[in-house]
Amino acid sequence: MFPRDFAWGAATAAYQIEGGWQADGRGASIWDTFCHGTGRVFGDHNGDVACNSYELWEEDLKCILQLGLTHYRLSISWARLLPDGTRQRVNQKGVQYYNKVIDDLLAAHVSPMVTLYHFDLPQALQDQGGWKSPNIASLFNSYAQFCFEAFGDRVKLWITINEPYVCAKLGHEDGIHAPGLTEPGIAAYLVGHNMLRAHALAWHSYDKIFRPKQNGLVSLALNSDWLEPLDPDCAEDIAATQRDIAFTLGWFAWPVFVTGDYPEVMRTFIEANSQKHGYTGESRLPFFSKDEPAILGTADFFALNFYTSRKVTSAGARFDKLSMKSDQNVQEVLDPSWPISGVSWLAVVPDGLRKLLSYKNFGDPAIYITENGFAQVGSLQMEDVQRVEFYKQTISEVARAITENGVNVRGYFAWSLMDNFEWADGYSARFGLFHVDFSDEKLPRTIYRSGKEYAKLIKRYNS
Ligand code: GBH
Repeated sequence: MFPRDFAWGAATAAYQIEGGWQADGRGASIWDTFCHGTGRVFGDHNGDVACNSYELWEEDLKCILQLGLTHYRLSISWARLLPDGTRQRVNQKGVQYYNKVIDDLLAAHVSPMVTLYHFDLPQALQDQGGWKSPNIASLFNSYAQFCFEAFGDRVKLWITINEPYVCAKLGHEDGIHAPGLTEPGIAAYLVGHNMLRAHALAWHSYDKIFRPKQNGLVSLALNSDWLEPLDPDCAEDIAATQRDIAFTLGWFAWPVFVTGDYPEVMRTFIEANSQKHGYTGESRLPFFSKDEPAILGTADFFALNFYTSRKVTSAGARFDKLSMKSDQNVQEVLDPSWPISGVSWLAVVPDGLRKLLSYKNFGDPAIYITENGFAQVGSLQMEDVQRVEFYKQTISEVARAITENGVNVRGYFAWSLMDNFEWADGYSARFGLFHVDFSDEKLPRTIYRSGKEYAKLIKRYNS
């Protein structure tokens, strides 16, 4: 059912697991700043210690081996390598840390997939405008080149940026992620634009300078729910669904995989809404410059983070302020038959993944599912039977996508290797295949039932 070289993985991200926020010369990131304020994160939790993977990496490695993973997806903390974000000052202790992680993985026959940016911009760069500033693209490119140089002899799968949609919208429109800005209808489009420019520059650098020797693959990880019309026979709901896809996954996937530019419907709806609100500035959705390297074709595979599904209907222009919501003018609803996981946004709809994988609107590239998982909240259940079911059903939908729909799925990464700092939810939502006891200063990792079952499943398919 799964190809021989299928990647069986689990994923983490630096700020969510590493801790060691001031260890050995690491610079501060926007998530340090955000969490050290009050009232932003559940229980005012922060990632100062997290799973302390900075000191306990070898414990993580044991978990990886216990699961029998063929691949492990981690992210690099930009500010741990380059404390002020630039190559003027390199923190060699940071380089050593990631060298050890990568070398240990390879010695254990586990292939690393490395994300360069998973939400944690160096604070020093935020102070210069962060992702809103056009300069960020070349700063990111320089950081990416540094990483390709340092680790690219051994890392063959790269993700430049994780979920530009989430950084742009949650960080700059809703303000519920760092840097906590709320500039509705304006900043997020600019941030998304600069993220695409940054990604494309890094991809072109890799393609020209590093690929000839290193021969790896580079992409960006895009999150998407499966979206379908509330009433499949209603033309308005169908149009609303297409618009919703265009404004979420399409915002990034359309320029990278299809045309080099934003979806037409994004621009027309944004311009119309600007007019409606008497907004007369430059277009809120920036234009790509012909003088910069092309965006089209800057991904060697499709990296998809999938969690859940939604039904979509038109919002009937009821949003009255200028915002992404009013630009988009759609309403997402849950089907009452869908069970909800621990977190309210995560309805369990495994066949949504097969539908999304089979949706050929962005071409037919090779796909890695770079994240998929299920949250537990409240009382601890080591026998997490719901999560076991979730993984079994979801993975069988991946198998069907491959065998019945002919989709070229290359790998699957569970989110997450272990319980960790779940952004605005702090430590209240547990996504791990291993439980981490945050009340014990040794931070012991203990496998959940779901971890044991995932290990069995990998063994069955991978032998
Ligand atoms: C991923 O995002 C992240 O890459 C990862 O770091 C994270 O730990 C994992 O998901 C689990 O959440 O709170 O109602 O405003 C997944 C995409 C988009 C899902 C934002 C949650 C927030 C909904 N996420 N969404 S809400």
